[in-house]
Amino acid sequence: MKLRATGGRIAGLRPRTMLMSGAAAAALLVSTALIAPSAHAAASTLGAAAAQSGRYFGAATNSFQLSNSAYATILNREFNSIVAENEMKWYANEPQQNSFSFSAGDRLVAHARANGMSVRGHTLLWHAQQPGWAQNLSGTALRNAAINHVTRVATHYRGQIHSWDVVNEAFADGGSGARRDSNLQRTGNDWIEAAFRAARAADPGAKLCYNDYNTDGINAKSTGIYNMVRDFKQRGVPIDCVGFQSHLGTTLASDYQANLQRFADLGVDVQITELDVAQGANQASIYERVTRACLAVTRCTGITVWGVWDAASWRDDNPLLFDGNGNKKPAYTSVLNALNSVSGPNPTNPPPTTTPPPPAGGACSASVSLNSWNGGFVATVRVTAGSAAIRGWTVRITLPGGAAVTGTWNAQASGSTGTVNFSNVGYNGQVGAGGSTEFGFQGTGTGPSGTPTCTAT
Ligand code: G2I
Repeated sequence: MKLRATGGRIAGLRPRTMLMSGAAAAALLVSTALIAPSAHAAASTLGAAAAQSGRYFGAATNSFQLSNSAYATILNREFNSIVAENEMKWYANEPQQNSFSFSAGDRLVAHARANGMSVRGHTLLWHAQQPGWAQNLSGTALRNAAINHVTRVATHYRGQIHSWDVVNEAFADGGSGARRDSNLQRTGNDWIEAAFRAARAADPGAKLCYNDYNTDGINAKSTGIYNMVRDFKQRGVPIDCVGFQSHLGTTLASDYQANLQRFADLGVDVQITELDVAQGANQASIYERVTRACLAVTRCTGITVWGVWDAASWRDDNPLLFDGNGNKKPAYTSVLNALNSVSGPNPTNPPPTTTPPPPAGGACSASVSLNSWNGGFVATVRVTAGSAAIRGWTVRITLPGGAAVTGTWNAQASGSTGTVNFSNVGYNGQVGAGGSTEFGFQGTGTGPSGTPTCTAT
């Protein structure tokens, strides 16, 4: 359903543009180095302007949009972070239980890698957009399926995601400040912390966020979330960040920045995760105020807008920074100018998803551990890199006569009988020097004996 935002007016703010030549800026830098943060030439894109203070500026996108060249030109030029608008949601990547479909999300990650962008992950668990099979589960079966989902998806994308929305929209609207009722909530109040722990185990390098909407000021809902985050920090539940979606109408809460700051003061990063603002007289000024609020909070590490241009928005009130023809709107200029107006000590811009592959020529070894029964077996194979990192591997295993592979995970098998080559899949080919990764297969008959050979590619 499309959203129509309504509301009152707020006073417009004029962007404060930094009008200064490069030479003048340099002179100012020298003369005021001890008393002022550094000045810099204005950047001409959102991503570059945000990067001046170590922040990212991202957009939600979908893999099918990347083939629209006008769209992709804007995406690639302006943004240094992307998030999947839909394609990393539960219904999209686990359409059948334990059968994962990562191709669309993988395309987005590859696009980010090719264009020097970081990636936000959205979202591991949410009461909405669940696959039908999960909607029909409850209790322990649902809890186990949900944790399995978190583990498998976060493992698949390990090392590629800057921040994960581990849990999305788990609090109720209105004045209760309580959790939202949902099938996940009915598995027990600890489902959120269980999800965060599973995500940390699966991808220790990703920042783990809780993400919600209608939290754009100090209100009952944001306070309920604040209390949860404070509790998590006190008890050591692994949470690193809170996402403020910021789907906004024609007004902005006067305590928007204060609300961000109170979360930051709990020891978590804050991020603006799904920003869009109703069209109208206040659009540019609200965009500017949100941007300035983030810039004013040291732990506000980045802003993501929920789409590139109005034509692609989930809303029908033209809430984005580019119009349907790809033209920059006044809101674009207000955001760019705000980003360019700030410098000083700030967060570290997340590294883009561009880890170069290690050189070819490393070595690896493999060992098999077998769990056998009469007529069948499960083999777990550990692949270990030698003294240099490897960028891919193939393990050659010979099965006894009569044995056959019936299923493989975390590897691609060349066949099912005789000598079988198991090669890495997209996410586990790179192994650091001395590091290891595991894959497995199950089969009928007697399992393999002897030491397999491992070849690094
Ligand atoms: O509703 C706005 C956002 C609120 N926060 C969480 C976000 O994940 C959410 O994004 C929206 C997407 O912008 C929509 O594009 O989430 C909706 C529900 O997942 C998305 O809409 C859905 C449509 O409802 C489906 O009919 C459609 O099949 O998009 C699907 C894929 O195009």
